[in-house]
Amino acid sequence: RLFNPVWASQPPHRELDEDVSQAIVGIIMGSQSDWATMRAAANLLDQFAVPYETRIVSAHRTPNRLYDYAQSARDRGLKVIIAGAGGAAHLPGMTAAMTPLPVLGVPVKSAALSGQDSLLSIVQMPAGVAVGTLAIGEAGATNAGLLAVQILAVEDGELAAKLDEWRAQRSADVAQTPTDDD
Ligand code: RP5
Repeated sequence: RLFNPVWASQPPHRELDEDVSQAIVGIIMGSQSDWATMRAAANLLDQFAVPYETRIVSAHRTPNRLYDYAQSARDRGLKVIIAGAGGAAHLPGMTAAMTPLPVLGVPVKSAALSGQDSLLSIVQMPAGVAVGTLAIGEAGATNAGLLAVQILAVEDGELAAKLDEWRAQRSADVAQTPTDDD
């Protein structure tokens, strides 16, 4: 299935999101409120010019949208899904249950339990359905984007070269000695 109007009716958040047919990474999140965290994954993908799409897909509020999204993801050309959610965060696990694509779970920092609930909900998958769980919050979202790039770079030499350069630059940016200029 190439195009599903149920989930595709969500407004795009970013310009890069317009051409969904090009997207190879899907960034999904349980709520608009998760975007403040999940945009860090998008920012990382932007650095590598990896095409992605963003969607709000709530496991408990829009279960049919979740089903449609996960079931169609591979056929639509996605290769990796990044799923962020907070609280009783079943979005990554449910998505992983319905697609063979690698799913990277980002625990969004919740108000009640600072994201520890999100983390435990996402990380404690029973054996047999895998979710790669990242750190709570923005660092996790950034690293989900990075891990998606690393997964894609296994089969993409150009992306692998960019990744090598990016890592080398990050090393080069670390000063030998600390200064007082902070
Ligand atoms: C989860 O509940 C979402 O992933 C979000 O992290 C949290 C709060 O959602 P809102 O009440 O802000 O929509 O479903």
